[in-house]
Order: sequence, then structure tokens, then C-alpha cells
Amino acid sequence: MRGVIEKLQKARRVLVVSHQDPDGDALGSSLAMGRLLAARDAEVRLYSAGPIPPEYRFLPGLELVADQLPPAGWCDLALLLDCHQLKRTGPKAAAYLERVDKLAVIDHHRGPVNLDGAAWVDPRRAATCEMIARMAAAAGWPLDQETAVCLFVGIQTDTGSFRYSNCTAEVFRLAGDLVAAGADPWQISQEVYATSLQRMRLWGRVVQGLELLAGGKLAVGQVSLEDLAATGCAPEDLENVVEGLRAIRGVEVALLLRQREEGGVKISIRSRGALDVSAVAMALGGGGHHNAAGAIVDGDLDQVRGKVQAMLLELMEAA
Ligand SMILES: [Mn+2]
Repeated sequence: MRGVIEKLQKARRVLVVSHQDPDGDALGSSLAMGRLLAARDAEVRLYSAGPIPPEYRFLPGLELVADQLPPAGWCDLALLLDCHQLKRTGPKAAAYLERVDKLAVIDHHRGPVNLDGAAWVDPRRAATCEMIARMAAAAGWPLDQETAVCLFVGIQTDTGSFRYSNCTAEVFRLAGDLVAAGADPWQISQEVYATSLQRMRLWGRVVQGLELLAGGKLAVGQVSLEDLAATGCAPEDLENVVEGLRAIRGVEVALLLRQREEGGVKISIRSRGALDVSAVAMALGGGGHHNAAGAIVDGDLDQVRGKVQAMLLELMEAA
């Protein structure tokens, strides 16, 4: 953390980059960091390859998050948030970051860290926003209300609304500080958990086709391009669906597969308790956490489904 604070204190022009398909933590941490740096008179650009899910459009300053990179050589520091692999930022940003001299990282995902620069990667932390809240306190940087809202959203969404096992006493304390600084949990929750008729219809399709395997311990759902087209949904409308599958009593692992327009299949895996699904995701070129992981896998829906199902069944048998 100290190394990152030092780099941030010296930097005058900072490019903040989070991962592709940003979630509440990626967007919340980018916007909060942008505000904290601007308050210290640094020039800041925020980049995300998108798409930005509609439930986060209320975040203060969201219009500053662009899928446009500054001219080469603009920044004296690039800060990678909520990921620590260049490829997670999307092809455009990854190529750009290859050529940046100074890099810093704040992230809580598992996986090998082989980046030069100040990398603060701590998989024990529930959210990148939790890390930034701790860093701001350690550095003595005050939080205004907007920053508190952004950090609260990241912590709230990455803990499944304060339900997951990553939600420690310290996370509750930090969240309490953010509420005291002006983050309103009810107002924020109304925005973050609002749904739509299209989404409900997509949910219906996933549930209709849902399969329970291994005596009800493995739930597998899938979404084809046709499902998206028929319901008028976009890929980002699937946020929280896989968590819903895991919530079925008796299910230990939930797998959601989504056919991608760009080719290949996006898989999201969730587990309960001791079952570590990040290893399966990593073996497929992805990553994540103990109980929540994902990857993009080449192949069509049936092929990828068969392959990943087999890997998960093996993992569950070994456990
Ligand atoms: Mn996160």
C-alpha cells in the first residue's frame, strides 16, 4: 500500500484503468480514485473498455469514464484497478499499457502478479473499493460524499450486499464510515438492484433451461445470443444471475455460460464454502476468487459446457 501511495503522491497525470465488462467495484474504485487524485491537484483520465451496466449510471462522475485513451506519453503513471493482468483491460488498453513506463496496481483478485511497478494485490480483501477506503484513511485523504458513494457501491456489490464470506468485521466498519461520510444505503440499493421487464424475461429463460447435476449440487444455466436477442437484453443484463443460481438450496457450485457475439463463451462460476473455483477458471485462462471466478473460453456453447461441467464435477468429487 505504501508503495502505491508514494507513486500516487508524486504523479501529476494519472491514467486510471479498470477491467473490461466493468462491475460496481471497477467503476466505484475508478471514480473514487479519480476524485481522490483530483483533490490532490493531479490530472486524471478514467478508462474502461465497457460496456457500463445501466444500474451504475447514477454513480457520481460516471460521464468521466471513457473508452478513449489519452495520447501516447500523456500520463506519468497508469493505475490499474480491480485487475492485475493487462489483458483484463481489453485489447486496446492492454496494448497502450505495454508502452507505459510507470504502472501501479490496486487489486484483490487471485493469480500470478508479474507486473513491474508498485503492485498492491491482496486477495483477502473483499473489494478494490475496500482497499482504496483503507488507503485513503492511511494517507490521510479525506472522503467527500461522492467518493463515499462510489466506494460503498464497490464494497456492496463485491460482497453480494454484505452477505459473502469476504465480508469481515473490518468491511462492516469501513462501510459504516462511508455511510457516516454520506453514502445512503437505501438510495444506492434502489439504483444498483433495480431491474427491468427485459431482465426478468431473460431470467425466465435461464431458469427454464436450468439443469441440476451431481444430485442437485451443480447448477448449470446458459444464455445464447438468441436468448439475448429475443428478450432485448445485453450481456451486462446478466449481472447477479449466477449468484441467483447458487442461492438454490443444496447447490454447491453454479455455472453460467454465455455465448459471445465476438466468439467463444463467457463462463461465470460461483461456489459455497471450501470449494475453490478460481483454479478451474485459471486453468481456462481466466481468474477470480475462491468462491467467484470466470473466464472466456473458445468453442461453442455445447463444447464449452461439456468441458467446464466435467472440470467442475471432478473438482467437486475430489473435495
Ligand atoms: Mn472487485
